[in-house]
Amino acid sequence: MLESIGLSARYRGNLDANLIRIADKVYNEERITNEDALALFQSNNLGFLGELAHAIRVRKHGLNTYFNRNFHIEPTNICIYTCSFCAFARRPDEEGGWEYTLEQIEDQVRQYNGKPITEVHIVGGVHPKRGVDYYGEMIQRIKAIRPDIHVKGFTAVELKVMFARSRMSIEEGLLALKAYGLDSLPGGGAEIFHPDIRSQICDTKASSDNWLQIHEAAHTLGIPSNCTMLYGHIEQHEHRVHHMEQLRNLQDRTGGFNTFIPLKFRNENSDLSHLKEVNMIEDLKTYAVSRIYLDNIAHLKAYWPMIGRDTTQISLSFGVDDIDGTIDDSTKIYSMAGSEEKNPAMTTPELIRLVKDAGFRPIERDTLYNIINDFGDKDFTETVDIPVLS
Ligand code: V47
Ligand code: SF4
Repeated sequence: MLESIGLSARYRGNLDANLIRIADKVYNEERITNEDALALFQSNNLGFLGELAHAIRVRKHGLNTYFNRNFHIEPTNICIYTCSFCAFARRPDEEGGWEYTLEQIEDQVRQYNGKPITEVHIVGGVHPKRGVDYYGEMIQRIKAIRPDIHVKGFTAVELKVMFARSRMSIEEGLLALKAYGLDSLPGGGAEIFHPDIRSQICDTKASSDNWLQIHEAAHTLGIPSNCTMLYGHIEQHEHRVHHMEQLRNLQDRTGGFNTFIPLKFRNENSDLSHLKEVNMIEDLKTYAVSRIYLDNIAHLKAYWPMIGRDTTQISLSFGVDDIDGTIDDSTKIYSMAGSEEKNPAMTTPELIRLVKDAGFRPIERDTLYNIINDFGDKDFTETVDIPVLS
């Protein structure tokens, strides 16, 4: 049986019958169950997990590894919530808070004039006073400067409060933002959906149902989105599987998620700083199991500013096919929480080299995965004539 599924001989001796059965499912393109996912999480055979995840990745994307040219706007870190893992937020009037004016945000966008950026990612704290029209004007002003740019903005957590403040239903609020120019939603705010964990780490903000409803409504209105999972804190493997189950079910209904992004908990400067961070084995397992379980989400993203360049390269052999973008040192969320990258920015040639050195094919994409540049057959040194960020 193993011969027919093509599993490398070197792993056969280590596999129990249950793992062989799961491998059969993967190679026969059958969906795995929650119990299967748990068994994979509990296996310490990292090579085996990588081989299964890599087979799926190659089936879906070959060796293509996607990135884009993007920057972030974090309009404010003032937030009405106090999630226990968060190092970024400040209460109103607390030292270290910022609140950019619309003019300052326009200046941030103008810094990219003449640069071939395709996406701006807007995410921030949940401000006590700002509603749909304020953020709508922000989008309009960004697009007045860069009509070509894709605006991926606002987590479901921000949107819930924004819509309530503007006395709009989810559908009304999303349609209004779409009319202002919003193109897609990022995946943040999902954290861990299981109530036993959510109640301990972010009790008061948008519930799991709120998050799922907002993304489902967005998909129905033609607004695609990403989805995330914050792992490596107080949750167990069971909670990760439960979380991914909610996403897989929603995706079966709508098909609106582009990418799943596991976000590794970083432990500096928060109420959970006493927790030890999980190791790289756990990171790679999480990528592999999510690639195997989420059969209906096309892409799996490793967010390089958070896990660093080395783990990002290795993750490409554990199911990951997307590494986000150039970022240009425009986000503080992770550096404040102790991520590997204190000033995250990579030029396009650096991203290309990172992917090529890991043995994969670098592809510049737009937010919706349309191909902009295939660097696979171009020698790295030839790419320096392509305009870069810095
Ligand atoms: O929801 C906050 C996470 C998220 C910490 O859609 C932390 O392409 C680790 O969602 N350690 C916001 N993570 C960012 C986000 C995102 C990032 C990159 C790409 C995309 C996308 C979305 O950041 C929050 C939370 O889960 N976060 N604090 C921390 N200490
Ligand atoms: Fe606010 Fe988001 Fe931080 Fe929670 S994770 S405190 S909602 S900024």
